[in-house]
Amino acid sequence: GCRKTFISLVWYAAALPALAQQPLKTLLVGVDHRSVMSLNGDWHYLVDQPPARALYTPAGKVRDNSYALNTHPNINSGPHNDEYDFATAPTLKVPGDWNTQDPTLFRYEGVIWYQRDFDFQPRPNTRTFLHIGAANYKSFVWVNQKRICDHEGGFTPFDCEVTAALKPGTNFVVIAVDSTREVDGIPSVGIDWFNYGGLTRDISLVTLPTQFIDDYDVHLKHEGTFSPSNTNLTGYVHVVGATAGTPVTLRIPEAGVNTTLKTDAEGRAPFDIKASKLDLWSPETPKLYKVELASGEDKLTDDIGFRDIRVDGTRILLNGKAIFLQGANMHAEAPYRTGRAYSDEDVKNIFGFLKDLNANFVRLAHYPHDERMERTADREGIMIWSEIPLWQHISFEKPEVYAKATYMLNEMIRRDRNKASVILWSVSNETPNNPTRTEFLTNLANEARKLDPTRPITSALIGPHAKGNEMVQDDPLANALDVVGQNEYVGWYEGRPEDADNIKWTLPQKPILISEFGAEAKQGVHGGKDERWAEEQQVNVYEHQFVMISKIPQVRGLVPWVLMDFRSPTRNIPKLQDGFNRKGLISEDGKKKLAFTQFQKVYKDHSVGKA
Ligand code: GCB
Repeated sequence: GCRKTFISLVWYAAALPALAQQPLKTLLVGVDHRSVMSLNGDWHYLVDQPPARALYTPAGKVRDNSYALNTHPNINSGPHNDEYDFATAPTLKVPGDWNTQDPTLFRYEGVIWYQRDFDFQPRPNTRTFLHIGAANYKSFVWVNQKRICDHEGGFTPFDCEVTAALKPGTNFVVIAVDSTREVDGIPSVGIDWFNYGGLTRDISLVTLPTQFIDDYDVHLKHEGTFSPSNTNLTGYVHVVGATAGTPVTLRIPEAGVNTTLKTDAEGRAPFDIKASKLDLWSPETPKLYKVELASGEDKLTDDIGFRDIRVDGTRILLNGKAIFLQGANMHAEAPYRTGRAYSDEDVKNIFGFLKDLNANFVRLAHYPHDERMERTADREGIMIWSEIPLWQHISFEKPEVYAKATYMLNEMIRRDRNKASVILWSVSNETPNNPTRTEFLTNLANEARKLDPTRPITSALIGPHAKGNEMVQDDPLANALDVVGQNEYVGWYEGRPEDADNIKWTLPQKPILISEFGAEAKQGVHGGKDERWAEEQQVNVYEHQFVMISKIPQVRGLVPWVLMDFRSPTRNIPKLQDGFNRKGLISEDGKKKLAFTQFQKVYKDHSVGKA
């Protein structure tokens, strides 16, 4: 009770500043806009079955002297020591989860070692980084037997410097990936999605001059109130290896920007400049500008849109205009083939569904997705909710878990802050309402605001349960948010569909997104409107939800759970679920349920909700 709360507040005061300031390892922004050497393709792999003694000592230390050495067994003569051989081992495709590539690995959670050779010719006065788009959940990286880096977190990119380890000719990289769920991980052990393991996104080698641009932020100046005549761009360019006064050029030819900035002693070149004119980004006009950055021998061109997103009372304003978000939730599950989404093809299919639905918004649940999603959303005019994998119960009482959460938040914001499509950062989903957690997430929300003062901060709340017809959302976490996500499953997990008609909600006086609502239905199953699993029943749940939601004046968005059925090992009703959460408007093989057509129409007619 009280005592515990008191202790937790004390450690927060003492431990937070130090832990939260853990610097990010190098994270190159805009890698997908640089010319790189791709390491995608076939990687040899070895399974290190739990307790993974090739990777960990019994005391839990990581071994540098086992598979990482990539030696080859002396099969024909002694002494006989090595009991592994990458050279003759089978291969997995990278990117790609391991679960859907080898039936014997389908339910495997643990360590897999990946290895591949690559040719390289080091050039003088350059630095080379291994860029890993995402690896779930922990990674340990060696190049030519040298330990290069470790990383924790399954959904954000990281870069490891390999300059000193590389040699001319054939080199090799070994990556041990551990997908074991951990109580103190983010997410923790209980999740309602499939824990796909492996090197799940693009991998490349990025060679840069010794002085290079690692990070930048170019955005429309965000001031007191929105003004349509504001053409001020502000932000910074960060140059690694730059002494104070190093010139950086920033050019946006189409907006009449051509300016030379100077770095400070930390290599940071802040700016606040006026563009001659700007066509602001919006779903109707998703205008992107070519933004050219250069310093010394390094240069990079990104595609960036400029827009103003803010909250005014209970409204959400985009470029000063009140908007209503018509969206859907989705996991990073690949349509048709299943498995983690990672390719142009996957993203094209997903956006095909969103456009077909008449959506202008998507919540990328429950973790950052492949960067192609934001790139495509930027081009196609879909707004995004982006979230860290802080789902339900995590170890809120532990300072090291707070440090992980801030780290993941940093990585997410750093990767995507230049994406106009991203309008909301979410710090969590459905966490238990108690003081330790509220303190943790309030700090985290403030941290997000500090990292990016230009976007509203949100979180998806759950509860309360209905008391009679009353639903009162008094979670104090709402105080820390700009936009409140409310998840609720009236008609599925609680009550009957028609109960929704009479429910009276009391919600914070802030913009509310109904960030999850829905019901399961198996595509192709037909029946009455009260018949569980029938498509008609799912439609019925939504019909009553629309009645209820239409009566909540501050609702500014609809985000049904979920666009597409997704794999979840907790969904074990044979023939109906078969390991899939069936709340999709579309099945995992791309077939529309009736509810898809229902939303398509509601979104086309704008018949539920007001901006
Ligand atoms: C929720 C969770 C989501 C689940 C969903 C469900 O509240 O946020 O991750 O998948 O409900 O289907 O139960």
